[in-house]
Amino acid sequence: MDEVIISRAIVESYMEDLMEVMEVDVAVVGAGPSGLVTAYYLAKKGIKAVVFERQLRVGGGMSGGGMMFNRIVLQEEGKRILDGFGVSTKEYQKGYYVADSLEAIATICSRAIEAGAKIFNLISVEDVMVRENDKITGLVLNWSAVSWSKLHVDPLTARCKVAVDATGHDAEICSIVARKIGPKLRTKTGEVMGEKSMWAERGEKEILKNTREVYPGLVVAGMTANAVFGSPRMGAIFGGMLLSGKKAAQVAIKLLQQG
Ligand code: 48F
Repeated sequence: MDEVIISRAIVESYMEDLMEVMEVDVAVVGAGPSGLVTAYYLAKKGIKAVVFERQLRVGGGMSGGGMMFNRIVLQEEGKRILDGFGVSTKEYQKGYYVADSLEAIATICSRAIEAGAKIFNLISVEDVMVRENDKITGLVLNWSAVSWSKLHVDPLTARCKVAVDATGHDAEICSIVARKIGPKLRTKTGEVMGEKSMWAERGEKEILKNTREVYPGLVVAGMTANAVFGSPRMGAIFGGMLLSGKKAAQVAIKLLQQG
């Protein structure tokens, strides 16, 4: 066993992928359920897609289920998406299905990679790139360890035709856009309106309408969509996250087609 061969294999193989994703069709921020589902549906269509995830692990809030009970609940439409991934669900009561959150996230992640999406953990998106026509043209990346260590180290970048903010409750990319470019999001105020208190049914209903392009070249998915448009949170029911991820992929594909 040669340790240096092991090291070279890791560095070369990683760098190959990193170089490859510096020019992509769609760059997704956040490997929670909505971001991973978005990446899967894009990659399945042969679209070059990458996901950047800040944390060591993927899954976002799905892994923790409801209050660390690692189970999630889905309604009929959400269950159908999990069926498509081959994740098992059990009917708890009519119209309520329960699934193992770890099985769900591990399977979705595996299918996304298998379909051709690239997923990078431990990389944070700290800004966006823009051009004269006010369109987002890429993401500004740094090792998560840089901000955790409170170091000042300049970032690197990746160009994309469409970016997807799937950063969850904090809507981080939209907040950056509103703060740095101005209140120009396609919301009533132009700003991130902020999520409302829990109302599962309304939250699940509104998330699909909210999943759309909010700024030229920027699509929102998952809890970010509700946070940006001021809709309620919904807790440990996850159908909306999966359906939103699927819709975000469709919106991104349409934007790519429009050029
Ligand atoms: O929070 P998260 O799971 O978002 P989601 O896909 O799903 C929300 C549900 O988990 C749950 C819920 C269900 O009703 O409300 O909360 O909308 O995943 C977001 C991921 O984005 C990462 C973060 O670490 C998490 O894994 N993330 C956040 N900001 C950044 C980021 C950033 N700036 N750069 C990279 N990753």
